[in-house]
Amino acid sequence: MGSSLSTPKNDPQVEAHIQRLVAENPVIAFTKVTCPYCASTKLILKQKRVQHVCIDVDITSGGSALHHTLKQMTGQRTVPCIFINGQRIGGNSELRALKKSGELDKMLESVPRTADHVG
Ligand SMILES: N[C@@H](CCC(=O)N[C@@H](CS)C(=O)NCC(=O)O)C(=O)O
Repeated sequence: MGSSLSTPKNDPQVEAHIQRLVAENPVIAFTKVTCPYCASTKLILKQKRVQHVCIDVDITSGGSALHHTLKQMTGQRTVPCIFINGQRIGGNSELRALKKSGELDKMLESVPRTADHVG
């Protein structure tokens, strides 16, 4: 019989789903709508005008399993959890540091741009 403190095992299907999301989206962040760091990350990505996907795990259906599995897979306990070109860069602090050093622009060079609004 398992103890109540044991960590539930990852669902392999959820794990595969996360791997697919990261592989298919050059820029993807797992976020929460209530999180100010996530709001900052969303703003930076919007300002960079790169196509990106943000999955708000607190309002997405199945988001809590997604977040649980993501934490197990990455060891990162907080959101945002950001991936660029398949590589986990960390959270908002790391994103801001990359932006400040100019490294972020280099990482985003190959990422498709968002369409500019006309008018
Ligand atoms: N240094 C981190 C701070 C992120 C952080 O503290 N996020 C909070 C939400 S605002 C969090 O993930 N708390 C745990 C949770 O919501 O599960 C960053 O810059 O991304």
